[in-house]
Amino acid sequence: MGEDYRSMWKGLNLNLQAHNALLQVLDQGYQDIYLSQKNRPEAMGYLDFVMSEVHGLRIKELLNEKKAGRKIIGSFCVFVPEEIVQAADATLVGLCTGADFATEEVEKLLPRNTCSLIKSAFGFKIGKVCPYIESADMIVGENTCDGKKKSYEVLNEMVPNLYVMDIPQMKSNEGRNLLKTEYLRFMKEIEKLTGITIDAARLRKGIRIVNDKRKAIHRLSSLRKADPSPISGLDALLANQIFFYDDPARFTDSVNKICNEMEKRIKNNEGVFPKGTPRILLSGCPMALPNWKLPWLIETSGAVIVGEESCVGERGTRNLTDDSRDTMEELIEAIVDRYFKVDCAIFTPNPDRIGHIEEMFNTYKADGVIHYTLQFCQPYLIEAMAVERALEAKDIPTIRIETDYSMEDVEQLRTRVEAFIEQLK
Ligand code: BJ8
Repeated sequence: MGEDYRSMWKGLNLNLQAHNALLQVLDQGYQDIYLSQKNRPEAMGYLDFVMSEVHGLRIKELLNEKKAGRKIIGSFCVFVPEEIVQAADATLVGLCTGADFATEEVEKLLPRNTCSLIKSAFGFKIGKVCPYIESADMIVGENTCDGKKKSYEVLNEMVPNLYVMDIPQMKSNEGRNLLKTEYLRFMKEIEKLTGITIDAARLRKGIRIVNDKRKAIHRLSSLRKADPSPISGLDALLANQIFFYDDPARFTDSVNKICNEMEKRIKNNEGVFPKGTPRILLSGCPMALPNWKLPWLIETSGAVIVGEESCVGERGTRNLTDDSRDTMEELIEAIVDRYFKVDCAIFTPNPDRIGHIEEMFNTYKADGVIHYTLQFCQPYLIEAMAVERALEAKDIPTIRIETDYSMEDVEQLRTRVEAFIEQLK
């Protein structure tokens, strides 16, 4: 990291020693996993830069935005509508949930058998090492899985600014009405926080900003259909992870530049791995920054990842919000329509998801599906079995991986992943 940000972190009340140790681990991990890759598009240098400054320059920018009167909203889930946040000239950021931290302390507050993602959020808060949560004017929790829902009761005692959004559990008319009611309530709260009244023009502007980010990611995803793939799955995942942190306009622009380079590579028949490398579709729980364990294992075991059926991936970005409508009511309806299509496993039943996995398998010309679940994540663990059965019925090779953020099972996982990839050759 170029600049000395210590006084900024101190101002955010971070634990400097612990934070320093975390950054060192992150930096080392990034070098080992990302910078050791061969044949990366040069334009990835931008995401390398964002990563190297993810707790530095980006936080400085957010704090400058705050000084200028913008509000920062922190979120743990893709159900928090960024369109509404942007419409009030506020900024939405993802909160740190992708690595273990202060686990012993966390397990004094939450049961040991809580998923790593939830424990991570608490670890970063308890350890005072997430500058995003400390910068946020509002932290949004959502009633999705039971683990998150109940842990927000605990988090509420640790932060002064938690707002909890109810999320339906069924794709019924009642469920859709609930989502709409909750988005309207959220909009009121955002208006109160920012002092800005959201009108149709503002909402349309918010929708367009977020759609542009999604379109850039769609373009990147679509270029991954090529064989050889012009980008590694690790790099594509990084773009999907940075989606939640970077300035939206800059992100859109940078991803489009990566896509320009990918197009040239495709024309020249250049790829990251040789043509014919087994192609994997990843499906399951979101991989929050810096959770790179499984993709790294896959891509260092002779395969390339060509798509992510995940909230940090296509489940989160696949649908655009219709910005062609005129009135507030119509635009709100468009936002609700868009988010109600998200096929998270917290919904019961959740039949669309299997169709999407099959569709992605075909679109990205994958050879096999690796279904990834975090340990103790009941919604995705239970769905994993139905996914496996459905794919096997279509002769799609599938393997189920259940893991956490620790590195203890790496060798065991590598053996299974290698055997699976071998079978695809
Ligand atoms: S819309 S997937 S981002 S809830 S891994 S905490 S489900 S026990 S993250 Fe998610 Fe929103 Fe759904 Fe997407 Fe619970 Fe499972 Fe843990 Fe999870």
